[in-house]
Amino acid sequence: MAREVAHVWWAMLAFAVLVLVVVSGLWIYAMLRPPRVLGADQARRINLRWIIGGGIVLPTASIVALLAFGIPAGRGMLPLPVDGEQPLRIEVTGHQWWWEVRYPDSGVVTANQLILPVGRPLDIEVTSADVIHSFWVPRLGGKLDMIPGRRNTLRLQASEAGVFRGQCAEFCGSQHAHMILHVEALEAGAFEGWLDARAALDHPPAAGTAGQVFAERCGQCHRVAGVSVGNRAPDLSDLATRPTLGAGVIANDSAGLRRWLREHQSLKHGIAMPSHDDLSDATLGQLADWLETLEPTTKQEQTRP
Ligand SMILES: [Cu+2]
Repeated sequence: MAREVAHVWWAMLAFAVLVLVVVSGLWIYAMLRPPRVLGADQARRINLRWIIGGGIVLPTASIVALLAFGIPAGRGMLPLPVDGEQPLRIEVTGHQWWWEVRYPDSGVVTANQLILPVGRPLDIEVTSADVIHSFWVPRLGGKLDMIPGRRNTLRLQASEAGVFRGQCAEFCGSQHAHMILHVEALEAGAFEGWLDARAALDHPPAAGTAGQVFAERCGQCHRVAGVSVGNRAPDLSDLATRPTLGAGVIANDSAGLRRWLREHQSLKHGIAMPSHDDLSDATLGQLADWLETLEPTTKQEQTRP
């Protein structure tokens, strides 16, 4: 779909360049030619010819040509029925300032990352929990507004595996620029494996102080499969597998995670997560140690004899 949109864009650019060249040529010709004296009738006829040609015929022809290419390109992004395969439904909800991603048929929930199968039509159902956001993955297709109280559906299909960048494309507040979506298209088998591993997630709670702090303060908003059921903030069940924290603010490595837990309000000012100034470095360190275990393999390794 993105390829067709790009073709239309390049055709429009070529045509606009042609118009610019012709208009500039006419202008230079008009400046340089010797003056000609016209009678009133003759002048009116020439005026009329330019108004009809340049003001009616040219725009009509241009718009018809644009629609002839634009409508089929736009149709490719409509959620129309497809023969054979059922499109995969994925729900993406915009929040200030992060992305909630749900796979309703398998109950899998993740955040700030959208994992897709290659070669299968996808119906991305977008909405918003607060203000208007816009879903945009330029390499995969057009953008679609995410409007509170409405569900818009965008049909996408990734033609090859790879990592793409998604970005909120509608100004949604001070951290709008820090609303990046990591999009990854996997081959069909790898995608099924990814989904099954997420569906099976069931973590044990953190031990000691970290467990207590998480239950009292974090679990009210964050869900971790098997531990907490909060649903106002990003689901953390597979946090350790995500490439970034804060929807693209810093890399999700050991140092980044510790820095995020301490400095999230200065790294991404205005987010809903309250400051942790009253927690000691030791406590945050233990919390980070446990958060780093939140990946699909945890349980299997722990239950292994
Ligand atoms: Cu935005």
